[in-house]
Amino acid sequence: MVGDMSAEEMPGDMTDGFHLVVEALKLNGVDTIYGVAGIPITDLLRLAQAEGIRYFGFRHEQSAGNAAAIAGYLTQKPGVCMTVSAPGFLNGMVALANATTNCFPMILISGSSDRAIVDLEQGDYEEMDQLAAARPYAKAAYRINRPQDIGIGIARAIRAASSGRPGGVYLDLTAEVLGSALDVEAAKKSLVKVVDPAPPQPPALEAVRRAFDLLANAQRPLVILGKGAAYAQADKQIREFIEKTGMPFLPMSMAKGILPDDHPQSAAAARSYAIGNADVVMLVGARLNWLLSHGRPPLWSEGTRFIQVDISPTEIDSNRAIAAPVVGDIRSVFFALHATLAMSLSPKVRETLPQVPEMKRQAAWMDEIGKRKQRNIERMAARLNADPSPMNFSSALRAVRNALATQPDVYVVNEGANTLDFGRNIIDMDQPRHRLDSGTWGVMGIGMGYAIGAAAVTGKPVVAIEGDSAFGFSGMEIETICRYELPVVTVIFNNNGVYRGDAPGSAYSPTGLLRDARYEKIIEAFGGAGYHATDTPGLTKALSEALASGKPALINAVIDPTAGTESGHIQSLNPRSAVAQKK
Ligand code: ADP
Ligand code: TPW
Repeated sequence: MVGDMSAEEMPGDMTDGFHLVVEALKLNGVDTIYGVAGIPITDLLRLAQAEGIRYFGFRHEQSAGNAAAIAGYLTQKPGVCMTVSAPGFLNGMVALANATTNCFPMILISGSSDRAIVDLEQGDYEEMDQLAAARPYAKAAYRINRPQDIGIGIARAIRAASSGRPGGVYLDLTAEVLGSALDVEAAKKSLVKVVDPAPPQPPALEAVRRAFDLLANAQRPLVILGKGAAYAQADKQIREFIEKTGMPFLPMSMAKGILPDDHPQSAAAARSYAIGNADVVMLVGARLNWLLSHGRPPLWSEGTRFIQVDISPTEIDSNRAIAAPVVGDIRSVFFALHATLAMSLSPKVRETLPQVPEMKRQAAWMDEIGKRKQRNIERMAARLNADPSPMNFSSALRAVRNALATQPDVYVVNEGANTLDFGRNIIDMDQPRHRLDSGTWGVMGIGMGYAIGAAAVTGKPVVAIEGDSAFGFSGMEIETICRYELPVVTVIFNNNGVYRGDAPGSAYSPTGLLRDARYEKIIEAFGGAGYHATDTPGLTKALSEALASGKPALINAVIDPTAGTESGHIQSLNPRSAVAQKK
């Protein structure tokens, strides 16, 4: 077995592709691999583990890929997932495509079958032209055809995944390359340590000035923070800029916590009002996609003018005209904005540089937002504080929130429809990058993969708040969580269905799931702690206890099967027939 052989034990002065891949990864600081073993990568994984790389073996490549992707998001270093050929590769591709869509840096390395046979479609074991299949869904896709190219191939993958707008990179490793021999000296020389994989991209001074002028002259400014802002790890600079200018801000779901949700300048509880009435909006690492109604009426007003801070130049003007594009990395942009703000706030500087406008606080605008926030919070309070039996989404989430209130370190993973939509509003975050959810695609299936990836790279506890349908997409990874004894608590909002359950006694509809399923038994089979929670005190207690144990746990939270709405908050996206319906 190659995996049992250290580099020193190789015959003569030769090494092979297996060793070179591991050395190239280690040289570039890759310390963790997520994957599923099999031909032709089993020995590669064994060797990686023997050489000190942590390996997390999953039950399905999609979850392994999701773990790698979220590790990339949290660390700014591409997470690495390894899969076998054709079907394993395709399973991993879902995660790679999702990573690219969400701008997370990730590398999917797949072994591949004999190219001579694959290219003539002669029917090899797990035959597939993986490179061609990956290309449309990846930020970049490369194949390594010769062992002497392993070093440069891995370097290219790392740089492509992490520089500029991050994304998913596919790297095809043929079985032949893995087994090929290479002279040790030549091999050593072929390795590449990537210098500065994601270089800063400072903005043009003129672009910063243009944006600053627009912001300083606004009467009703609004900052929208997206997950690009969270990814940039410029938390302090962003917070200080918002606080010094006194502007209201709105976080997109994964940007919650850059400033705490209970921050007085948060406009989240008056979202529609702030969006609809702002005269200048500064988008920071957030795209004007469906999640922001493409920046169009009726949510947005025609007259609103936009500043967009983004690393990707082609994002500008994608949906609406952007008056002040600021293309650059968010850290560098905020550095420049702070420099301008310091000048703007100094009367002395403004005397000598009259072109620098004074940034004034817009008190009337903040007051109006404050009043609407208060009104909305009061209106929501009745629903949030009700205690129906069985629980509904609001009451169960309140119970979860109460258990999390004393646990600021906890990472929250969240997917489902109603579970996601209510969860986003009810679970407050006060630390950046601690909320990980269905993201840009609104995808189901990220739950256990994200939870494992977050626990692996942070060592902190994770609470995955899952719709019962959502959980099913990655549920078998509960075994993975138990095998590695990860501090992950999964809370399943069990209402017997996709969105909600079927009426009692009726046949199962397309959205129905087994009634009264005892999900907590799944984790018990693997030695974890299972809880069955049927009321809010029971749910708070179970979650507090599970978190205190630091061990894998699963809480089956029983929700009213009639609670929730079809598609949660995005029901309007369901197509409706244009043909007039007869009553
Ligand atoms: P959200 O879903 O939270 O609104 P999106 O995923 O739509 O956020 O947008 C993230 C944006 O952030 C992308 O357009 C991406 O190019 C950008 N981005 C990612 N990292 C950086 C960075 N370091 N600096 C600037 N922009 C970034
Ligand atoms: C990969 C479609 C959107 S939300 C959802 C599905 C199947 C599950 C909703 O039920 P759940 O949540 O999880 O029980 P809740 O809170 O409403 O009870 N396949 C993929 N992604 C998506 N988004 C779907 C299907 C979908």
